[in-house]
Formats: sequence, structure tokens, C-alpha cells
Amino acid sequence: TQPHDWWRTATIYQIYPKSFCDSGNKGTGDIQGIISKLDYLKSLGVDALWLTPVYESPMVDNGYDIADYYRINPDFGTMADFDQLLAQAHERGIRIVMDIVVNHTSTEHAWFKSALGDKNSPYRDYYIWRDPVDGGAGEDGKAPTNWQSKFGGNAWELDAKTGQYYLHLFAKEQADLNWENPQVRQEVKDIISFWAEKGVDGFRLDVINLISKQQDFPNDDIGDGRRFYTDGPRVHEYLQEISEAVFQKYGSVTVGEMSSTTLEHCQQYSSLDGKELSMVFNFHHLKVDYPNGEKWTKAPFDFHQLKSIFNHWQQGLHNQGWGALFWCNHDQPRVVSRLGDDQTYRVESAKMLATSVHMMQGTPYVYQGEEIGMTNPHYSSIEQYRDVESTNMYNIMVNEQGVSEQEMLAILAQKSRDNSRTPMQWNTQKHAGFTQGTPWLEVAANYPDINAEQAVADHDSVFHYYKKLIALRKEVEVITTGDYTDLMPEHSQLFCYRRQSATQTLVCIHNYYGEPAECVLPSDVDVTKGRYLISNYADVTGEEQAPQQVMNLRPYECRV
Ligand code: TEU
Repeated sequence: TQPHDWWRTATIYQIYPKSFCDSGNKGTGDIQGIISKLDYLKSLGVDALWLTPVYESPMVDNGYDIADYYRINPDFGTMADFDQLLAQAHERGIRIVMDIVVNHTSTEHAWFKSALGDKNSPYRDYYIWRDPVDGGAGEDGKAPTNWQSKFGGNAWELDAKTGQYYLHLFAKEQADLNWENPQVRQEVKDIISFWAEKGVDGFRLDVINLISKQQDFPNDDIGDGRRFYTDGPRVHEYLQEISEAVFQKYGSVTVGEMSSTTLEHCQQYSSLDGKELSMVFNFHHLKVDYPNGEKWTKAPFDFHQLKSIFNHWQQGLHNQGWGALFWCNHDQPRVVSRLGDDQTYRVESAKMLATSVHMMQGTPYVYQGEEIGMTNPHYSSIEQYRDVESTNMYNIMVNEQGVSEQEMLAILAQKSRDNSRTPMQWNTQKHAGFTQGTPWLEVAANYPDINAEQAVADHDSVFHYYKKLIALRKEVEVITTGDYTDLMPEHSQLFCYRRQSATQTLVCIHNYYGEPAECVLPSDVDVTKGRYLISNYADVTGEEQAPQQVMNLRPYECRV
């Protein structure tokens, strides 16, 4: 990799196709729908689109359960539609990044169907099988280990015909692939090459740091098993193998989704020598509202923890690797509802939160709807949820653990992945202009006020602010190159950091709360040499005001 790699000044837009735009009346989005919005995306200024999986899939986990890596799911369209999308995006200078899910396949994949129930199948060893253990784990007391599925319950499922169990770190319909098998690694290279040959520009690799499992498969006496497969023994070797065979050959941009990883591993995954990946997603900053690591509880976020996590990663990746910058994706609730105020200060807090990550070093990702300040839908009934994780956890917590239904609904309203999966709000028409049919997941009720048409027309909107942030990254060199220092780690309301390159300095000040706050800049920040670059309050502009050493910041105000 080189310092001038295009993706170091780029912003990538994430599309969740099922919820983006339905070109007809199916109630689910499709590829033609995406094509119809390319001009909108071009006007936002994004450089690339990452599509979450559009391959053939029974959709138990909305496409993260792939049944055929070489086919487009007919719900989304045809291969011809895909080729058209690729060509039309490229015509507009927009690149396409595909999601590659190779930690596991759907149990509907031909490999798994052949492997299940047949120890002699040529595909048996594509998956991970273990014999039952007397006094073992799981509901039947025989599962090979006590590892937990990320979606609840034991991670092993019995294959009754052979008496062995297969591993599934996610839903039982998502069987983990056996990366120890060189044939599996060859299949992965073939799959990725197929899409790269088509002209796809890059790949987002789903839970790629979970592919190498510790082969003695021990019980975990202190946890859920993740320490035996997270950043596992051969993961770097595997990534180097794929990178050399495919990514380096095609010059693909790659982003690895790293679950519960460490900085040290991420320095290696994204190291500047380009031997593994271009960059990494990590999620530590999105666990600041998981008290003691527990997601399934209602809790406020820990502001000091948030700042110290950003400090750790910004400093640790500087000159060592490269990180993705993001708040939102299809697994996370909407950030304006989560860390901001989606009622009184929706626009202010959405812009402030955007600024606080867009001014960091890395590559920003904008998730569909984030650019117009979309909120959680505030659902109130279990019937409104579709996500396999949410419905699994509801069953476990309400039916098995005795959590009250009301409490669980309050938790889901804060934590469910469906919070970000509601249909994109395009305009004030029925179903927010998402579909002519019945949406697969209910549209948030606030779409008459919050929609793309309104946001494009209003020059003070969240949309136009994102557009500015995306453009600034290309104009102001220090955003891409500068180092990073937290100027007020102890402050209880302000997140204030400095970015510094050889020739430029940025001071980025963010009030994370709905109350005013006084900001006293340290004396080594010489405000007399500075000017305001961007702020979410209209009266703070480079022309009208000189920056001051002491400022009174209004609710959710930010100034750079
Ligand atoms: O997610 C991986 C992952 O571990 C999570 O973000 C997960 O959804 C979270 O822990 C649940 O609370 C990826 C995909 O982004 C996700 O949509 C898939 O469900 C998952 O992998 C399995 O493929």
C-alpha cells in the first residue's frame, strides 16, 4: 500500500440492499433501486459503495448466510442487474465494494447439504465436526464445548445421522467453514477472484478475524469461547495467503470486520506493507453502552471510556495501520438515538457526532440514512422485529430467563439491530417512497419530517453537512495525515482533540451533551493563527468570527 492510495482520502457509503430502495412492489429493496439512487449518492460525494451481501441466500441472517457465492439473490435482481450497477457506478467515478462472508456458509449451501449426514462426503471436511462428549455442554449435555453462539445458545448443533456436531458461531443455519482445509482456502480465493475479475473494486470481509480456531477446541471456564477463535492462531497466515493470491493481484481495497479484536492484531492486519488488508473495522467504541460487556441491557453510554478508546486506536494505528471510522452500520442502532438526542437536538447532535469521527485519521463509512440523521424507529411490540438475533434473544430472555416482556422491549428498542435496518426514508410519500408494496420491516413513523428529499432541499440539513465533511477530507491534508492528541481527556462533557501534520493543525472541539459547556483551550493552541473550518452552528464561520481561547459551547455544539 502507498500513502496515496485512493481510499485514504475516500468516504465509503454502506448500502443494506434489502432496506435501501425497492424498484417495484415487493417490499424489499433491490439492485435496480440502488441504480436509481446513484445520482443522489454521487451528489453526497462518496467514493465507493459497500453492498452488504446480495448473493443467493435463504436470508435467515439477511444474506450473511450465503447459499451460492456465484449467484445474485433473485430478490435483489439478476447478474445482469449487478453488471449494470457496476458499470453505472463506475461511470460516475464510484467504486463498488462487495461483502465476503467466508467464516461460515448457509446450511443451504451445496457444500453443507452434501456434508450433512455423510462422513464420506467430499465436502464433510469443509466444515468443523466434533464427536459428542459425555458430561459435555449444551441442552443435551453432550455438545463438544461450552462455546456460545453470538446469537444465543450453544455454538454446536447435532447432525443426528452421523452423531457428530458442527460448529456455528452465529445462527445454527450458518455453519463455520474449516479454514484448516486448503481446499476451503482455494474456494475462497476462487470466489473473490470471480468478483474481482468482474471489476469489483474491493471487499469487506465479514468477521474475518474468527476464521482460525484453536484446534484442540477447549471448554472455556471463564467465558463464551471467543478467546479460542478471536484473532486465532493462523489468522494472519490465512489473510496473507488470500491477499497475495487475490487482493494484491487485483489492487482491491479491503476492510476486515474484526470482532472483539486488539490494537496489536489490527496493526498487523492493516500494516502499511499491504501484506494483509487495507484497513480494519473494530467495535470497541460501540460497546460503551454495554455495561460489563453485556449488550442486552438498557444503559447510558460511558463518555470517558469512549474517549479513551478513540485515543488508544487513533494513536495506535497512526503510522502503523489504517482504521475505518464509523458510528453506524446494519448491526448498530442509529447513533443520533444512541449517543445524541433524536428529539430536541437531532440535527445538531447528528452533525456533531459526524464531525467527531470524520476529523479523525482513517476512512469514514456512512451507513444509509445516517447522512439525513435517521433515528431508531422506537418500536413497541415484538411483532415489529425481524432480526434473528433480536428474536432469539427475546425468546431466551423472556421465555427462559424470566425477563419481563416490557423490560425486554425497552432493551430491544435501544439495542436491536433492526433499529438501523428500517427502510431508507426517501420522501413524504407512502412508506417513505421506499416501496410501492408493503415494507418487510416497518418504516419509522418520523419519515414525513426526516427524509432525503427534505434534506437535499434544506441547506442546513444533516445531508449538506455530511457533504461538506466528505469534501473537507479531500481538501485538508492534515485530516488524512496528521497525528492525534486528546487535549482534554478528563473533561466530562467535551471531546477535544488536535490533529497535527508538518504544516497544518486542526483543533476539533465537540460538546457531547445537551447542556452548554465552557471550553478553555490549552495555551499552546495559538488561536490567533487559526480560523474556523466547520461548525454545526450557523453563526460560527471562518468569515464572521475569529476563534477564541475560551468559548461557551451550546448544546451538542462542535467547532473545528
Ligand atoms: O457481524 C459480526 C458481529 O459479530 C456483530 O456485529 C454481530 O452482529 C453482533 O455481535 C451481534 O450483536 C457480521 C455481520 O455484520 C452481521 O450482520 C452478521 O449477522 C454476522 O457477521 C454473521 O455473519
